[in-house]
Amino acid sequence: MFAPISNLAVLALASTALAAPTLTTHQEYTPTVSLTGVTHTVVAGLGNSLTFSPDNVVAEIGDVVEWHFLPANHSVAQSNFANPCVPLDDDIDGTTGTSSSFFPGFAFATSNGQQADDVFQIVVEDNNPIWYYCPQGAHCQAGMSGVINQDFDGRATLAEYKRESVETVTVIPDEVNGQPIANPNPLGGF
Ligand SMILES: *[C@@H]1O[C@H](CO)[C@@H](O)[C@H](O)[C@H]1NC(C)=O
Ligand SMILES: [Cu+2]
Repeated sequence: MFAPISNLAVLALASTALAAPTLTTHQEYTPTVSLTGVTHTVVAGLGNSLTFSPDNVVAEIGDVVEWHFLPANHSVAQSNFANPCVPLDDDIDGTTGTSSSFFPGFAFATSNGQQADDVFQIVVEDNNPIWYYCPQGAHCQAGMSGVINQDFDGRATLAEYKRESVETVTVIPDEVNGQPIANPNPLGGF
């Protein structure tokens, strides 16, 4: 499970690790976990590579995972282990109109070596693995995928996910679910 950061805006205000001004426009939220104040940064496209780095993050419940985007036009979409490069959409037939799997859209296109102005954050809400991939072109086939809280004792490893990815076709989620926010640390650089 994950929660878009917009759902936890008020809790986030209590955390010094997050920039409050970017979150104040969101009025509605459903807090389910207390934030720990820990943010794990993941960078897409470091050194013009088709990678997320780090791509294997271990996070506690209440930690934030924050994706930053380098050139050119990457995004992040949640999947499961069994179906790499395909959105994990629990409303795939559109009956309820709400999917809980994240995809903030292609909102991070950037060039000239610049980091995108916006980042994407989720809050880790339980200990289950969270799988994700870049839905652009054939990036996922090239290994542009990652996991949060892989089960290191099991067979569902990131290496296996990437092996399986090679034979798949990337699917772009048909709806955006999750809101990009302004980079809280724009001078951070990578
Ligand atoms: C980024 O990629 C998406 C998906 O391929 C495409 O629809 C969009 O136009 C691209 N954006 C830019 C600015 O190139
Ligand atoms: Cu990509």
